[in-house]
Amino acid sequence: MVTIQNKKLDLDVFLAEQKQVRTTWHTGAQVDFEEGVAFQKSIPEHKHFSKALGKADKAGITLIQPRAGVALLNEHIALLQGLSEVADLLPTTIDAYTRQNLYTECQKGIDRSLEAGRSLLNGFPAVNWGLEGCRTLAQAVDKPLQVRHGTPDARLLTEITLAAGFTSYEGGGISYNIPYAKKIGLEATIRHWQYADRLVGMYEERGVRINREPFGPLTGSLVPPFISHSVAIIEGLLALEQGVKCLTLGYGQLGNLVQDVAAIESLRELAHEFFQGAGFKDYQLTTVLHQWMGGFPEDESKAFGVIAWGTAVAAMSKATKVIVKTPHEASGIPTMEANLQGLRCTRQMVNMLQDQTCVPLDAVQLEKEIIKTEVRTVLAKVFELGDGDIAVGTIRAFEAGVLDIPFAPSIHNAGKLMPVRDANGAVRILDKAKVPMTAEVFNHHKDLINRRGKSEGREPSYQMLIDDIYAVGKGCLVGRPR
Ligand code: 8ZB
Repeated sequence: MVTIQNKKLDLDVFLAEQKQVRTTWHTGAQVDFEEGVAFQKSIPEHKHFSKALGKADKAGITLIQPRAGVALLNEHIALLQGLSEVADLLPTTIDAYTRQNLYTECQKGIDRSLEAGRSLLNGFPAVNWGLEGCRTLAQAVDKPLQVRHGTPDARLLTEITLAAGFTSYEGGGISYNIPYAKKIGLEATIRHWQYADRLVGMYEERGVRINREPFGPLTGSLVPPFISHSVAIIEGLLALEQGVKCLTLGYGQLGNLVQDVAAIESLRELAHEFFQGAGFKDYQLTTVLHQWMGGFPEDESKAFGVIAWGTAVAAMSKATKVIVKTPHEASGIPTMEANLQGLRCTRQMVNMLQDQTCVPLDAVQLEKEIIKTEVRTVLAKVFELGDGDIAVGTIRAFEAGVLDIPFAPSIHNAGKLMPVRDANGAVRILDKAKVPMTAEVFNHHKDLINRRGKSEGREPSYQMLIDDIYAVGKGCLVGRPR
């Protein structure tokens, strides 16, 4: 039985939980909400994430943001200061132990990194550095700063980083569970993220704007736009209910220009439709495009091709920001220099495209209508399953396979929906499994996939999908037999 609801958490319930959350690691005791509010209010405007996004949105430009995080505070500060030379917005990517709440392991990682003189963690362990360390970081950089992670239970991390002065926070109860965890229940993570959003809402009530960003690309493996849009809109609705006012919804580049531009444009329009439909008026909405999240070519020159193409889509669709990949993507965590190379490539593209507006192509309009129909069909079913409650509906929808994310590790995800590219490289649905789609739309997908099958002289199949998964890394978009 589902016991949670999409309802603003009761203040007493929240405060009692907060007491407990702050005891889960010793640095939790450093957090003082009032002091955090006061500090947030002292942050200069140019370092406020929501302000930077608002300005870019108004001007119709696309901001650029890297990913970056290392184990040691001083190294991490130096890294961000270096990236700050080119980036508009800064991240702090959190390490994998913190994401699993394994703070003792983090401490060992910090100690060993100190001994080794280099980072032995794959991100910045913000909980272990605590309020003080995170505050030092927030004060040392001169651009808006966001927490980027992948944490199913991020309650303590949220408490510490927001009080420390981060002005944006990534994640969500679905997008930081299903693509990241194997066994963690969806009800638990939705509840944990209601807590995080409620805390953001409390800052909002005190006049402090905190930007929230659900993680758009999910598994980054041929996720059709309507699936990631549905999840992004659900997480947006859940956040707004808890008092969040500033949302950035995301999407991962798939590679077909028409589909990608349509995806960003429809994401924005659909979000307004559903948010306003739910009675929300007072919110700030922006979008983010993630450069290709699937396998990258090893060859750095080829990687720049993928990076540039993603930037083209971000700029032409007027995404408010773009998350930047690096030429090291195929091998692992990038050096600062590789990260800067990705940023400079992206900067060049954004600048060149900023003065061009995408022609309103008929093909983009058609693609947008398809995505909109698909999302409306799925979300209508999710609301129906929840008897009008989107939190309840989401849990039941994953159980029923109505929401189904390709290639997710979670046992709470059906994993039956099968995407495949069409002959133009757009991602279509080969097997819709239990995901609701209108007959008209599904037939459109089937037609397009069959056309590709004919041109390749083979039946569309799971093999075709596997070929597509490896294609970009091997130098193409569509995984054609050779
Ligand atoms: C889901 C996000 C995966 C992407 C990058 C990966 C990949 C992960 C770090 C990082 C720079 C880090 N990523 N951790 N990039 N510094 N500590 O996130 O390479 O592109």
